Amino acid sequence: MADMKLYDMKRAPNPRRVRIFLAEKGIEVPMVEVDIVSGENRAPEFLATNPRGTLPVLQLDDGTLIDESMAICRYFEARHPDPPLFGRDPLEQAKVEQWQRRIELDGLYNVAGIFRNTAPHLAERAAPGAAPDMKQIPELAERSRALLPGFFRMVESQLADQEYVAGGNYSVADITLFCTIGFARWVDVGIPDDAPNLQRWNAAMMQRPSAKA
Ligand SMILES: N[C@@H](CCC(=O)N[C@@H](CS)C(=O)NCC(=O)O)C(=O)O
Repeated sequence: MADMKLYDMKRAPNPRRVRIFLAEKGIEVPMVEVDIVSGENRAPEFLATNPRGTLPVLQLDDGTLIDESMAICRYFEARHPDPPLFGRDPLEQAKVEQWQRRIELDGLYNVAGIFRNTAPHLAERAAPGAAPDMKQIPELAERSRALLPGFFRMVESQLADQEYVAGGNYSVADITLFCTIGFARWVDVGIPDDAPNLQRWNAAMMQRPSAKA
């Protein structure tokens, strides 16, 4: 028997999604810090836990391992349904999934695309985790940078008449958006000046106790 624990890295955006989710649910899970910068996630001990070399990873009491932030969040959603963070009825569940994926694919992955292809310490490590060493491709960073304004326009327009990004209730899509905006600061991308709804929404998110998770 093992004990439940979450392999985490405090500064990294994907583990942060899970920490905020847990804070919103009021669930406490012991955390094990793994340092990506010094390469702890690529050491044999961690690769034995997650051969992909990525964080976060949840270990259950019986030793079962789950990686992928959203898979981990879905596990806790099923075990602790209140408050619901993946939608309350079929339509809301579809909307949460739609926005979650839009934000992850169009926002978070483009921020990651800039970061991985520009950060000096990742010059030979343009792909995460256990992926082979590879050089950065500056054109990929440019592509991602060119796609972000469209992403910001999309969420700004959605937030014009919705309190939360997937509709009237706070959801995991807000968590992914909040972590995307935090991560974007790493690559000097802020909320655009002409996005007042997104600014208002972000200020509200910062007020939630989970923002400190
Ligand atoms: N889609 C995955 C992404 C996991 C991921 O890429 N995590 C980053 C930290 S935010 C990582 O482990 N990076 C390892 C590295 O840079 O070597 C998830 O949501 O869990």
